[in-house]
Amino acid sequence: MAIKIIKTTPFKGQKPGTSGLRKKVVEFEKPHYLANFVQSVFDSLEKYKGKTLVVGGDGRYLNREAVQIILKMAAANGFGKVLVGQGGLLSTPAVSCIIRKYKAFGGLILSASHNPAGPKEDFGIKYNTSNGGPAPESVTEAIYARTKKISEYKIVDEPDVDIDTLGEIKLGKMTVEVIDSVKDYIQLMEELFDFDLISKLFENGFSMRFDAMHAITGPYAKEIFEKILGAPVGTVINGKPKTDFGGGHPDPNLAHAHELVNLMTDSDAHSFGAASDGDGDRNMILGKNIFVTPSDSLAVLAANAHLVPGYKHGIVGVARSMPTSGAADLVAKDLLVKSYETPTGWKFFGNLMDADKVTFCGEESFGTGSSHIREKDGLWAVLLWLNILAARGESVEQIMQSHWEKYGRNYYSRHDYEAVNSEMAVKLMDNLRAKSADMKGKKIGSYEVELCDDFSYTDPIDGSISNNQGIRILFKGGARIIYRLSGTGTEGATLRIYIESYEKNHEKLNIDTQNNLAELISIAVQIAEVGMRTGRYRPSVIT
Ligand code: VG1
Ligand code: CO
Repeated sequence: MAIKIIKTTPFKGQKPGTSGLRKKVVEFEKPHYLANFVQSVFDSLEKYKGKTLVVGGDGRYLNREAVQIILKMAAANGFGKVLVGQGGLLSTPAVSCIIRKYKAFGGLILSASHNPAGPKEDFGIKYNTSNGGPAPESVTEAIYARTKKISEYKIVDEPDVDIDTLGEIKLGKMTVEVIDSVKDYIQLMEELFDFDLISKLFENGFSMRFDAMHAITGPYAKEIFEKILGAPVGTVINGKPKTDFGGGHPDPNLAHAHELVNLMTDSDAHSFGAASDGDGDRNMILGKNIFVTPSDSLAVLAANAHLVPGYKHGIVGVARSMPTSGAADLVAKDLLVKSYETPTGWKFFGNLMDADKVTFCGEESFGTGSSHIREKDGLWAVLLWLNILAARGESVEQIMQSHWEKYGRNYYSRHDYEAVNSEMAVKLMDNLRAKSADMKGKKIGSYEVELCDDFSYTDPIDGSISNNQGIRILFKGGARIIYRLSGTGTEGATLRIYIESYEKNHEKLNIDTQNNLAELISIAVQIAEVGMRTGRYRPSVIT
């Protein structure tokens, strides 16, 4: 086997963000760009020789080519085996499941998640560790440091591997096993949920639409909903993965999943609607004429978990990212379990799950998951909802109403200002940070500031500290405004403003969310001087 050592020079900015390295495809197509990063990952790991790596992606443009490069580099660097999804396809939760099931050393996922795909759009790569979860900051920092120094990488000089036929092939001394992309994941779902009970729903005419948004969840969803659970063909829409995701933006939210939203607000709307994102780790839940915010979804799932076989003994704790609403905390309190508040990004949940401190985790950005794997999991959340709907025999709306009656309601919205000039965005945050020092006790409109800071997190398990995770203004009575800059964008900066208010009183429940939050929204843009500092007077996306 001929191993080639290729001389290379570092690129600027191969810094993994909230979820791996994400850049425009044109960047990734520069000679050695991907290889530099992959070698930097391998160089940052120890004792992987002879071990197993899992590789797969969401099917976007460049997925197949990237898989070939990774296979050849893994062989040259001494991995013993690579498990690769057929056709190079694996959802993010499936990779997590497979790493854990086969006790692999780690995995590489090719995805830029919800970012659009195609030659002019985005590509990405992320490394997951042996617990199946995203690499923690210590590892991503080491990778980044390595990308700044890299001078060569190793690759075998062999023809491309057939990744479309199931089975084992040799690549130099390494074994490549092409595995079924959906089988292991579906087996895990069958262990957690009462598939017979859910099938009965469909037998009795329950109608659902799942929008795979032309991304990775199509094959998984068709197999689960239409084949195993017996939902009629056509239940899964946009189910064929395309390299450009059909030109769409596979972000399951009210703005981007508009086809599904329209289907759910018709007069003959379906009973249940759901969507997932590019790499299958997110979910959006809709009932007939009702949208469930991701923060509420986490709370409802936690409150009803005991109705589902995989969680019949209850949950040990809940964790949510800091900008996620406090709805889940109220449930945790009621269940007498602990709730944790972490920075944005799934990597912060890993230690808590490994230490058995939490069962459920969630983010306001349509990510929900549990300790069954170490990633957020879109289809898992949909199945959990279906199982709860079947067990309770109620509609989504009935479940939400009774939840709010018991716990009160956290009104919640996120306003994103996309592709803002990066320098302006950084200045805006600096200005806020400076202001936040003396805001405590101030009265703003009908609100009084209780606390204002730049969120810092100390991991309760390993003590590691993550600073500058978002500026929070907490008001008396539970309202909050949070500001942070996205770590997943590829054009300029994205400013995210998260707005939340809490109403204990059920009588006020029918007020529209944006209306209910109107005063806080205007306070939020005023304090940050968004218009003046960015030239933007309206958010690009409201969810
Ligand atoms: C966004 C979300 C965050 C999520 C991350 C990765 O990050 O806000 O909650 O964990 O995407 O999700 P940011 O830094 O742009 O706000 V995914 O589906 O790309 O793994
Ligand atoms: Co995703």
